[in-house]
Amino acid sequence: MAFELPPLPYDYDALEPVISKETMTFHHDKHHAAYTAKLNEGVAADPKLEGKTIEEIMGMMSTLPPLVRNNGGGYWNHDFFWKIMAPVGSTQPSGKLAEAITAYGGLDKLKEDFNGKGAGQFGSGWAWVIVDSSGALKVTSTPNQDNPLMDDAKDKGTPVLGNDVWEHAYYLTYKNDRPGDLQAWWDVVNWDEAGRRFEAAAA
Ligand code: MN3
Repeated sequence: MAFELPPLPYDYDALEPVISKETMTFHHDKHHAAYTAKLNEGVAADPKLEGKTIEEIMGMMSTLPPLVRNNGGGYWNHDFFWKIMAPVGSTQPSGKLAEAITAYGGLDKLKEDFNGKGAGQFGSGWAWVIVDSSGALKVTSTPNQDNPLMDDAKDKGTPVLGNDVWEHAYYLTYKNDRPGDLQAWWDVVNWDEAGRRFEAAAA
């Protein structure tokens, strides 16, 4: 059973003006589609991956070739990314996630640390807010299409938020201003989905 490109959970223009319709169209229909197709090539070439979920594949990444790492990571990361975004200002932090953000030091500190990780990631990669093994929030980053679910990740945990800092994610609108994209992105966070993922991970 091949992996399928998941549809966006909203229209291509739903995240404007933070993320343009043009960026969303290329990012989903070209980039995410390409990761999906290449992941399927890698899975078809390796009998031990037959029937595995994408999360199971993340957990055995240290044994797998770059084709599966780069495209399996790209497949999972983008599916997650679409789901943890929503139209500007439509949700707010609440419940147990809001309490965890307060324990972290507050939303302003979380944003500052996350934006710093995203801006400081040399080349392509992702910035993350994860739940670590103690149930606390932690801010981290990964190169390329790596993520904190991979068994050989430097900082392992369950992602609650993540932002794509590849140039393809922002260049059409923000050009070389990665920090500007990182700052604006907070307006399209889907806090309800982030909260569900936090509660599932911390349970
Ligand atoms: Mn991308």
